[in-house]
Amino acid sequence: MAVTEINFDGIIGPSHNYAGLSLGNLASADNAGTPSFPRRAALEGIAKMRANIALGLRQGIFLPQRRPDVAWLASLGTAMAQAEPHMRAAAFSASSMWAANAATVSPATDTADGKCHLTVANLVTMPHRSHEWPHTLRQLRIAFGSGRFVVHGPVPAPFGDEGAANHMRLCDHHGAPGVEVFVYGRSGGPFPARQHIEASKAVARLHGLDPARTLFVEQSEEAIAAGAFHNDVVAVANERVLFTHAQAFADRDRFFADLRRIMPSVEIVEVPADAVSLADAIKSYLFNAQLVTLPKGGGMALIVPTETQATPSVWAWLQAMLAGNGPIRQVIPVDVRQSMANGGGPACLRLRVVADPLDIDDRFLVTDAKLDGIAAVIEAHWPEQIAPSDLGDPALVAKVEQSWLTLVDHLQLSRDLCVDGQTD
Ligand code: SUG
Repeated sequence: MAVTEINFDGIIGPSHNYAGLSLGNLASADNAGTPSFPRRAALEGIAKMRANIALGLRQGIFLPQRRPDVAWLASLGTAMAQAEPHMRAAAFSASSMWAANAATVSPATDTADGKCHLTVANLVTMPHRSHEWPHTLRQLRIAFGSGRFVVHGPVPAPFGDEGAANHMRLCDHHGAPGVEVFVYGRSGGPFPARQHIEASKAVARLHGLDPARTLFVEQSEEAIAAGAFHNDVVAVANERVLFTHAQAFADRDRFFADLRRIMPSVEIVEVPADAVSLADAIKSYLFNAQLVTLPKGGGMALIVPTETQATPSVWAWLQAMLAGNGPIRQVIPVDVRQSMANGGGPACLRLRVVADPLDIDDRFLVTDAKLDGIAAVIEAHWPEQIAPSDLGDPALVAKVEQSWLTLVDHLQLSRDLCVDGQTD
């Protein structure tokens, strides 16, 4: 089998809820306190994966994490029954679903030792995400345990690292050497800049990237202040195409010039601010799309959230783009509304890995038939609805734990992911 791009989607966990935990993520703030629908959420995620398989794309999964994270609460001297509501919510969050924040990935063609490198993201800026990495690292070390990969632990605090959501790779085709672009924030006005330049530089060094083919680019303060808490809310790249909002970067001219110098074949598809405002781009998540290369010369498709259809400026721009002769030949809307209401679009839900599927633990790769089995577990066990006030309910906690154990067992990962009845 050959090297190909595989999208690993985070299965949406049974504790999915809206607790308003992410400062600077407008959807998370707007939906705080509203009821969530974990079963529906997880099935939306499964449907997205099925649609991508139907397009001929390779699909993988990451499992949800065990919630509540009682070990994390214990390390803080508390437990679900006693914890203050915001700490309880942080321990219960299903935020690992957003696999674009799991790790940064450099394919073997880009690295000095010819191996594919992954660095787990430390996610230190948001308390509810800061305890994801140990379990994520465990999964990465199982999935990518063969000698073709190097899996690194997190960059140490205080240097915030949010993984692939702030990383873009441009290349002539997936199997060719790439230009890796690390986007960091300095200031986000009222909101935190979650990706620190020192973390990005550390990842590039750890991966053994060629400095001549690596760029560190500052995200614009206005984009972060408008709600683009990750670069993937305002830009996405695939092969030789960069699809971006005009206000995504602090110094757009310099970035584009550097990119064109290193990679003259790059095609930049830029959406001007007078066609789509930053506010509309962020509301619709136009750029949090999966930009994919279809097999058999099918060109590129942009898998967008259905919210783009409800945002007139965005939908009009997409129609005009399709009428032109650009590299993106199809626009495919997908319904991931439950995730979107917490600020996670189609691109947030997946981590891209360019590798040979034969080198990856098969339990993390899925087919339609395997998704049938996962969907059956979700249908039978995931809670239908959760209100944030339910988070302290011992019956809900027990149900969420049991649902997780059932899925892990179904995927034959219990022995690897449960140690002494605990996760890590
Ligand atoms: O980190 N939302 C996530 C969304 C992550 C989206 N990922 C990418 N853009 N790649 C975040 O802000 C909300 C949880 C809550 O409020 O309950 C949350 O964590």
